[in-house]
Amino acid sequence: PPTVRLEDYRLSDHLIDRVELDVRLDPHDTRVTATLALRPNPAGRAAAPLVLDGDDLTLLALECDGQAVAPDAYRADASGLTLHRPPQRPFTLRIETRLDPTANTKLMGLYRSSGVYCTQCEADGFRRITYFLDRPDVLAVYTTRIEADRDSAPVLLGNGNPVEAGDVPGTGRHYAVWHDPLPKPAYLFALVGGRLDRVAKSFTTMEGRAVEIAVYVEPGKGDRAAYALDAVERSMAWDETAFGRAYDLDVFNVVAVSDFNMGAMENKGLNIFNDKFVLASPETATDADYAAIEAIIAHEYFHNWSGNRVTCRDWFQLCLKEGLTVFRDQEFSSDMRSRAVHRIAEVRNLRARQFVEDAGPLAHPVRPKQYAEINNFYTATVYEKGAEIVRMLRTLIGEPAFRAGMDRYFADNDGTAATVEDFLSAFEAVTGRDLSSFAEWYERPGTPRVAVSGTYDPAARTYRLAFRQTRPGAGADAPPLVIPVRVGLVGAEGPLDGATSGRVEAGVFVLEAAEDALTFENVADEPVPSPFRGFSAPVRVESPLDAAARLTLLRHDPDSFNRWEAAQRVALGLMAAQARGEASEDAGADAFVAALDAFLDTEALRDPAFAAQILTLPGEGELADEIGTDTDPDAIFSARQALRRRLGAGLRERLTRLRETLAEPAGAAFSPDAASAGRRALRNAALDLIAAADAEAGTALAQAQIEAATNMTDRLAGLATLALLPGEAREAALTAFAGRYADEPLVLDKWFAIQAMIPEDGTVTRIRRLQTHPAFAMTNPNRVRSLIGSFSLANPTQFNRPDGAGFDLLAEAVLAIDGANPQLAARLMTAFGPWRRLEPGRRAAAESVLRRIVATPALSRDVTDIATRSLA
Ligand code: HT7
Ligand code: ZN
Repeated sequence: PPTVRLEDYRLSDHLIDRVELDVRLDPHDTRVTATLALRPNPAGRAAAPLVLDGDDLTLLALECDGQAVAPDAYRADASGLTLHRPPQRPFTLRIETRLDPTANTKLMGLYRSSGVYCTQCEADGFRRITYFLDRPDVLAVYTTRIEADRDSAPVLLGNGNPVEAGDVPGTGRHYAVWHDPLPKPAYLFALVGGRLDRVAKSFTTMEGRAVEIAVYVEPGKGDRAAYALDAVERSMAWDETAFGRAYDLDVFNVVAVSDFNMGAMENKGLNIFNDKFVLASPETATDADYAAIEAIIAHEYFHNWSGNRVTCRDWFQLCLKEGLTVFRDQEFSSDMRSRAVHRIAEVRNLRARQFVEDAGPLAHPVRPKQYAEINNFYTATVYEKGAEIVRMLRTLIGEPAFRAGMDRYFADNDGTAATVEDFLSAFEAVTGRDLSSFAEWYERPGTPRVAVSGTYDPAARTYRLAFRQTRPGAGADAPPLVIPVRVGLVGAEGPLDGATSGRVEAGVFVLEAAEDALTFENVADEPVPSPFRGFSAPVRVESPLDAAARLTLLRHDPDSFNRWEAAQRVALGLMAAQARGEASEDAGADAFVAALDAFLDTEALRDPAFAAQILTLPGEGELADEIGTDTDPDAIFSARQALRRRLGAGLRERLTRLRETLAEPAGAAFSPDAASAGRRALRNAALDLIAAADAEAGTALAQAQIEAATNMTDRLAGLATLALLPGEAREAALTAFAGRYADEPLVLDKWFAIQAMIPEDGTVTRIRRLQTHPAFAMTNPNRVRSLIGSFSLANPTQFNRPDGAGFDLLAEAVLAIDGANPQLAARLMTAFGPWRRLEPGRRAAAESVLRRIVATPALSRDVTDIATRSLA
């Protein structure tokens, strides 16, 4: 496929100031009339042809300034429209196209989801609605008239504010007109038409604007939209307080649909969501679901400023809106919940997804330099590492300067399409600092490593801490990164606050050279260093600390993140040794159990959510990442199981007591708040470990928990525990669960996922059977991700089976889906990412499946791109 390069960016030769769209919705024969107010771009090439993008369109009519365009003056086909000699002055183009929303299985452009008309235009879906300059730096003011059958589509929604609505007499049809006063790129266009229930509330902005917030959901599900509605209101209030950003329209609408390629979309004033991230009730949603709904509602709302008011010049700048908005939603969730626990969750996610991506063949810079298919660059690197860069910037310049820089960025770039350079220059302007070295973070793939080692001088009472940074694949001449290191020292009895270093300011040392060291004065005893507190930079830390020193951090570090990190490192060390066959004695595990016991004694009831994180071992993926090469997923699984068993046995009494103490009083009302969720998390972490050590007790406890459950978190945790314990009880519980939720597709997704993750030989067969289940559909992205995605991303032993049957299963699914929905197929393919780090047998099996996929005729650009990069 042709490659698009950042270095080839050129301004558009034409601009579009205003767009009037008339969309007559019909299941198979939708007519779109676009009236575009165009003009030559004074900064573009003079007398250039007008080249409009199109994708799968049929042109019905074309007029320029009210006159039909002569056939030899233009060329149009499904993929574009060229006007050879457009006027050299402002002109109006009227374009009529026809499309079939029901046949649109790609879920890009205008399509139908359970009968509801909806759109998805990012990144390049608007060209599937009309011919257009479908690029993010062409901003226009839109007025949209939507017309549809009144019975089947009583609700008609567009971007901006409602202007007018009425019947089309004698036709059974009606219409609504929407006007969006703020110029926007085409990727933010949206419309919805369908039968939907509405819940709403009003909000008054800090500027005194009355806003009607509404959430639209499938009929009968209005009571499940309350949490999302509340989250919108909290997001609006938070963005005012935290960033001084107010909402700018009279209405803010959220619509939930059941067929959606991603989580949600920030269309101006009309956010469209995967219903999984809107609908919640105690009976159907877990605490994790509530947290995800809150975060994604906030994320899309925050885009109103970071993305919509200030958009991206081109798709290479995607991190400008996505990384920044992830940072903003993470801050919001941290304020709504426990900051420490949220940071741990962010880092777990970063390591599980972004570090793995950065270490494999799909690694790319946060600002990529080229792409074959932009839809394949909505990645953990752009989103999560992009957010880490913004966080590092704040750590470097401090909170007040960060806020001033954000204000400056919004003020300077409002209503424009900006670049990463524009973002950084706002912070340079308010701080007077040169951020050109810091900008390097955007340019190169790979996770940096920082080696940290300390030397204590008892006579001088000084402690020297040396840092050395290296970057995978970077040559000796590669410039070093600017790395903020939040750092402190910890002694055997507690934090060593009296120890100071002139190079540590507000707790932060800035590592700017390849090697550097700082010296702490006034250090009474040999300390344990605590670098990268709060995970102050997205790096891999290499430190020679032994387990005893790390357990000192677990006990005494005032930084919660590094307490958790210490426990994770000890666990990783124990499991990695076992997986490599190096574990010779159990003393290390005994010390770890004792340290956890002591930790739980003082902390479990004070902060159950944090304690649950401490008890949750690093996943198999992280362990594979730690081992790095020639990994054997079975050995990794066994090592993790062994440590779970060990913890379960060693902590059995305490965990049993904790479960009793933390039990909800009978009849207590369910609340999804962070404290209640934390208590449930700790109870369920305890259940997991007890069951690992004692299958019989685990089975009984899990069955009792499912029986008594008043909410989905506890019911699902019980089922997940049973899923790891082969036998009658598991199958009976799975059958009962499926019966109870037969009419709840989003709950059945959990049921599909739990079975897809069973780490046993029979799972491939089980999945093949589940693919024929009446609730499963290859056309629905949520179903596919639940069954096939969970299998390939969260069941390492079975996906990476030595006989290749797991790879075959994924390949078959990818090829079955690709023709209909290439985006979905390509995302599934990313599970092959870590194939090169497998041991030789499995590696060969994966490679042969990848080669088979690449050789398949008529493969989409999306899948071709991922498969060829995976093999490169
Ligand atoms: N900005 C949105 C990205 C998105 C998307 C991209 C490609 C194809 C389908 C899509 N749906 C949504 C979502 C976000 O990050 O906010
Ligand atoms: Zn986003």
